[in-house]
Order: sequence, then structure tokens, then C-alpha cells
Amino acid sequence: MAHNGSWLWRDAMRAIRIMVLVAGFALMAGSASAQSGQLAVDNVWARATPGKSTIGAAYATIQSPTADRLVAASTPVAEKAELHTMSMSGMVMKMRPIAGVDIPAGQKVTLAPGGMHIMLIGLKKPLRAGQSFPLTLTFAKAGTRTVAVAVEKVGAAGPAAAAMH
Ligand SMILES: [Cu+2]
Repeated sequence: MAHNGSWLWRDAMRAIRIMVLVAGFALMAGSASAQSGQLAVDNVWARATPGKSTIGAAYATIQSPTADRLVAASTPVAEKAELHTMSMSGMVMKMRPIAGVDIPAGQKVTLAPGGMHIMLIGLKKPLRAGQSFPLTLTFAKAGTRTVAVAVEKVGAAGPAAAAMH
């Protein structure tokens, strides 16, 4: 009986060893895809808002190895965050909400002043240069990403970090 028991033990140990090995491979595969295959949100910034303005805009650069779509945004600093686009209508710059921003596979999509942006409506406090606040972006496939938005000077044309390069 004791002999039989030790065989069972050995089988169990072998099964555990195989499971550990399989788990290890799964982890390796997971971290490899994290390095090469994930949607990335970079250069996230917003312009400081003048005076008591309750409207602001945030910008970012988004890249994904597979096609995706930015469908929503939210932040605790504003009542609402909308996806907007800006275009010239005659001599007038016009802004309008859009349902989503397509992120083509492997292509950088930049939200920037004069183009697509995330409109922050109903700011609870003015955005001051040097501050940062969280912004949650929702993608159709990649799910949600919460990123830190750096607040730049009122007249800033881009993130300070990018300007230094
Ligand atoms: Cu807007």
C-alpha cells in the first residue's frame, strides 16, 4: 500500500510540474505580447484653461498593432468628456462631436489642437499648468486605458516633453 501511495505522489508531482511549465509558457507569451502587441497612449496633455473657463481639451497620441477604435472618454475633473473634431467651414473653425476615432493597425493617430481632441465639459476646477489629472479612454477592442494628462501652458502647442526632443 505504501508503495502504491508513493507512486500516486510521484504522478501528482509530475502533473504539478507540467502545470507549472504550462503556466510559465503562458506568462512568457503574455509578456511578449505586452511588449510588442498592445495599444499605447502617449503624449497625453491638456492646455491650461484661462480664468474660470469650464471647458478644456485634452490631446494624445494613440497607436495600436491591430485596428481599434476610441469610443469614449471620461475624467473625474469634468462632468463630461466628448470626442470632438475640428474643421474649417469657410473661414470659421467648427467643432463637432464624433462617435469615435478609428485607430488603424500600426498607425499613429494624434489628437492635437486644430484637429481631433477630447473635449472636457463642465470642469470642476480650472486646469493649471504643471498639474496632472487622470483620463480614462475606452477602446472598442483594447478596453479601457487610464492615463495621466499633463497640463501645459495656455498657449502650448504640444506636450513640453515632446518639444524638447
Ligand atoms: Cu471640442
